[in-house]
Amino acid sequence: MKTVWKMLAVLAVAAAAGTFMPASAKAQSYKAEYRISTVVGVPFPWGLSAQRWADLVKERTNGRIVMKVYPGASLVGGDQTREFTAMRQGVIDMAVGSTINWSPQVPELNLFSLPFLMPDYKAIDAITAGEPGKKLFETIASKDIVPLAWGENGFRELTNSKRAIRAPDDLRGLKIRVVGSPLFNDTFTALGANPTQMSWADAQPALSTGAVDGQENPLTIFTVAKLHTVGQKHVTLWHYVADPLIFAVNKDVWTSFSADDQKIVREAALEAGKYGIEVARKGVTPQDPSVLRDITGLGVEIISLSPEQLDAFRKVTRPVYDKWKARIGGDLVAAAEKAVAAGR
Ligand code: X2X
Repeated sequence: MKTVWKMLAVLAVAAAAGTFMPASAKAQSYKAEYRISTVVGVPFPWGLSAQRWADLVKERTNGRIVMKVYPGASLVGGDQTREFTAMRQGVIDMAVGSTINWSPQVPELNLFSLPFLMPDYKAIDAITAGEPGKKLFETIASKDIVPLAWGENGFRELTNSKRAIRAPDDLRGLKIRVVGSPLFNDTFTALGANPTQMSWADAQPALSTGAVDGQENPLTIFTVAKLHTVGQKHVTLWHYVADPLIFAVNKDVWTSFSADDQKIVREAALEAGKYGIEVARKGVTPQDPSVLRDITGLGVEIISLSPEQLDAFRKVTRPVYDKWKARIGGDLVAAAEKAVAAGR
């Protein structure tokens, strides 16, 4: 009997030690490495900001939490539309992912892909920092993912190998690679183009062989991926949609972190997100056109549209907007429209 009591006493002490163990001692139960998924790595804004996140966390946790960036959607075999599910299942620990790639599992994220909802950066910020952004994070949190911060891919501009696009009619019959949300199929079908959905990994060879004529992506993607070398000679700046990035962590991973470490990981994500947004917006504005100038220097034609020309695109895609407004949720879209209008 005595031995049993002794054993129980030992167990009680051990349990108490476990409860009151300082964060640093608890770190033994942390994984040796946490895997961050991204679709594109360094030196795109995604990879740069994901790396910044990892660096800040490592430094501030004195190496308790080591995060490594896995670009190329390599943790999901290149299928970027499976990133959210894989993170939810714990196959990947964390991600810096695009709202577009997560929209198959979180349909509300299609908000940012509504054509011509956001005319400028102020509009993006009004949505992400405002009530709609909060609602979207709540929706994500209800799916066992902990969203921490917003980043940015950018305004998705139209490029192609065939001709200058100044009006919807110019798009007629062009084969355009689109991303993995059916909303994009609807938009490009409404514009008279011939959309084909494929991953970013497949898009580059498809552009290079001429299997598709064009694509839409932010200009940081255009320059870093050297899209002029795969025949993309015409760029139309139409700002029709933009995709923010979201820094997020699998819920079980998140709850395994001590409260102090959660704070560090969250604050680092906020800082890295802010940095990523700066990188994404650099050189692509009239105030700072350095990237635009570089692209023109590659023999690529950059077309800006007048308000009237833009209006023609807006008109043709309006039925798509209305159809998807209902699917995304009328209240959420109305709140986003209100946030955008308030910032004007
Ligand atoms: O696939 C794309 O076009 C990209 C890289 O922008 C996304 O992941 C949404």
